[in-house]
Amino acid sequence: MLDGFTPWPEEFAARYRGRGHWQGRTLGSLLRDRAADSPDLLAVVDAHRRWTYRELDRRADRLAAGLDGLGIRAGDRVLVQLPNVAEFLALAFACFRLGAIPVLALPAHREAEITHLARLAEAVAYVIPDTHLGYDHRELARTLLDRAPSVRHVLVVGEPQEFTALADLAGAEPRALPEPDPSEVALLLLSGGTTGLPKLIPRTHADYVYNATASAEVTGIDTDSRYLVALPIAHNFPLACPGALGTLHAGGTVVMAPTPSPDDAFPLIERERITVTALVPPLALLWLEAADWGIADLSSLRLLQVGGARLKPATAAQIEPVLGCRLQQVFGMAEGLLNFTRPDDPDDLVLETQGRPLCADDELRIVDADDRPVAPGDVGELHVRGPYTLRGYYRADEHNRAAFTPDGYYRSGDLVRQLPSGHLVVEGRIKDVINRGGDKIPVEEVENHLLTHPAVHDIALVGIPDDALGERSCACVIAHGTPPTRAELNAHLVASGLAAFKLPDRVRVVEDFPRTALGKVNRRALAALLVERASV
Ligand code: J2J
Repeated sequence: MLDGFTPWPEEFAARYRGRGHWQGRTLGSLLRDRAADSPDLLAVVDAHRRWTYRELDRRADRLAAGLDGLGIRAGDRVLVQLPNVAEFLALAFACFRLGAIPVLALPAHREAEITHLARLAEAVAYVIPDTHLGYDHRELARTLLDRAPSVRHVLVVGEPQEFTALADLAGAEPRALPEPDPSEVALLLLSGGTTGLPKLIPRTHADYVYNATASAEVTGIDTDSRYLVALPIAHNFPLACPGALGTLHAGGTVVMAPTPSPDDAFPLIERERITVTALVPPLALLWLEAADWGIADLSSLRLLQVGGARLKPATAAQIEPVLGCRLQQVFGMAEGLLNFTRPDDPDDLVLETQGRPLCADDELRIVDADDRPVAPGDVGELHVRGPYTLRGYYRADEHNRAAFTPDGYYRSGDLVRQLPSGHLVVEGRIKDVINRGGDKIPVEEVENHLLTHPAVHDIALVGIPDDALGERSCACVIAHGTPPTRAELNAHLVASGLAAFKLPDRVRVVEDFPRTALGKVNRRALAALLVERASV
């Protein structure tokens, strides 16, 4: 078993197997099965490729053999930072078949995040595009090689320069590989929602197969479905809720959009007759505006999933009339639990709630600050355990003691209330994360980088309400000498190698912070003060 992984206790594992949630299948078998029964159906489309199931399956086998040839073995971690390209899927399935564990970084991550992830996971390989949206990832790879000694191979989609082209690995002859154990870790996802440095979420074959296939079922994905990957595919939502993996399981077609902007996505929707896709709320707003421009025929769209941050009911109400498709709200987390509104839910539930749990064996507890259950219908923190919710972050023993209850529930940090129908309404959050339109900003990580700026005596990053994004980030600075400007602070963060979406949108200089009785910065009171003074 992978060192640093917390498995489910045997009693739970037996229950999940007994109830059929864990089917003893690997992620590799999802593709293998469809390639066997529908080899000529179209599996994946991007700007350069149109691969049938047979072709994608074969490509995955060749890449698996190529990785094996490099000495990459079952259990080894492979840091993957690829945009939405067909090769992402070939590589992911190659890893699943080999038992190597992809660690899924976002294309927006930079030296700080990538170095941290490579070291934490002791990755043996790093897989990148040559360039993406004007950024040269080979430069980042050079820095990483200096900082993370475990990384032995850099594999490049595109022009490799001094590194290895992924395409060269795909020249290997497929070879028989032992099937991984379905209860083993298959991939490591990035958490958006914890204190300190980003954490990794172990997902097993069995739990992630369930995640993708059960999601495909509630979303009605079948061989006629054409799913547009608009959000970055490394994110749990477009990857497996049902996303690319759920679509491939059902024999549909996965179409890769280079970015989620209407300029890229709308022509693809028209050309590929897309039926379903997933967005975060600010993008849904943008698509609603752009639909009016009439630049493309969107009539094939049947379902739009929206999640990642709270969708306003007023925005939700426009989706069906303007985009001509049904809305599905999704309240999910890479840690596991997924909630969906269902196709046959009445409109008020679809517009005003964030859905109900995917699985009958998802156990939810809504509790007060002392971990006591609140009265039914009251707001409290959501705790959850279940067949696809983690029992511990990867290699994070100390953090895990705080992040889980003694009986194994994950403390989500989300404030919710539950309706008698089981549907949840997300009311807020108690974790130190800013949700910038679905992008999660770990407050402490950014603060720690800002504290190293010479003109910063103390700092607090808070979320402030924003019409388009839900919230934006504001850095409140107690200055040391001449107060720093936003441009100076952001230049400092860029120089520390932090992803651009984490840079503060605003900077305010203050004399002091409101504090809690325990002397901690009271971010909520600080945000309220800023809004009250209308200084943001
Ligand atoms: C309010 N807050 C939400 C929603 C997530 C599907 C959809 C989203 C994610 C995701 C995901 C929300 N309304 N509808 O992985 O598979 C906030 C909560 C949650 C956190 C998880 C998926 N949907 N959130 O967003 O791991 O605070 O996953 O705990 O990035 O996003 O973030 P993440």
